[in-house]
Amino acid sequence: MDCCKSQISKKPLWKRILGNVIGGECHSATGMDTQGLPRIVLVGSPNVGKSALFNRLTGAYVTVSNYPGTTVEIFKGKGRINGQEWAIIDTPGTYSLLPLTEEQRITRALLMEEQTELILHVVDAKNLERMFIFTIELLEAGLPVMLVLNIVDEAEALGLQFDTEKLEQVLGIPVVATAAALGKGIDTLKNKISGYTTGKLACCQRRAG
Ligand SMILES: Nc1nc2c(ncn2[C@@H]2O[C@H](COP(=O)(O)OP(=O)(O)OP(=O)(O)O)[C@@H](O)[C@H]2O)c(=O)[nH]1
Ligand SMILES: [Mg+2]
Repeated sequence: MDCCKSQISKKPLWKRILGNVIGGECHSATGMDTQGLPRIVLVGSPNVGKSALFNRLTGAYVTVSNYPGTTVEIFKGKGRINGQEWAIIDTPGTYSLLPLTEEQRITRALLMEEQTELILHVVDAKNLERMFIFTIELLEAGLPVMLVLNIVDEAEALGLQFDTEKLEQVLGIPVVATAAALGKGIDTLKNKISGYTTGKLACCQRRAG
């Protein structure tokens, strides 16, 4: 982006180096006019269906931009969920909040540096145990998380079953089973998003965003 280029060239060397380590640039990471809208950010390991869910939640108005100073693409869209308009952000596949890779550093910056009302942690329901560690990490960071068990069609075909209510009770956060590619569970997901953000979900305390 031009604004970044001009500012980066004027920055002292230490700031240019540190900027690459700690993230944060001269403008919002995703340059679309969604100012004032509450934000939903989709996070999770590669290939779990984040983008499939993103497409289900957003309309035609989607932009893609490189995260400032990187070649990593961030998709941002607007979505209307039960009458409420949202800014919805799709992130690159990441396994953890630890800033070990560029993708993880950017995801961390997207979550930590801007107000986020809700994080959808998308996992492959077939590999729930392995991916669950990231859910705990997000919760320990005090972030407002909803767990989305996606690709549930394949998991069920393997004989796996999920008691989402029990999981909600144990974790204290909303849990939804979806098959984004098939459009399954999307209405439930939308209702839980509305219920959670308006404080109407009996199961789960809303955490500060
Ligand atoms: N069977 C099944 N396939 C799915 C489902 N959701 C997504 N997929 C497929 O899984 C593959 C990966 O989906 P993406 O939405 O690109 O996954 P992603 O998490 O955005 O992947 P990265 O951007 O690489 O991190 C695609 O082939 C999708 O069609 C689902 O619920 N069921
Ligand atoms: Mg994707």
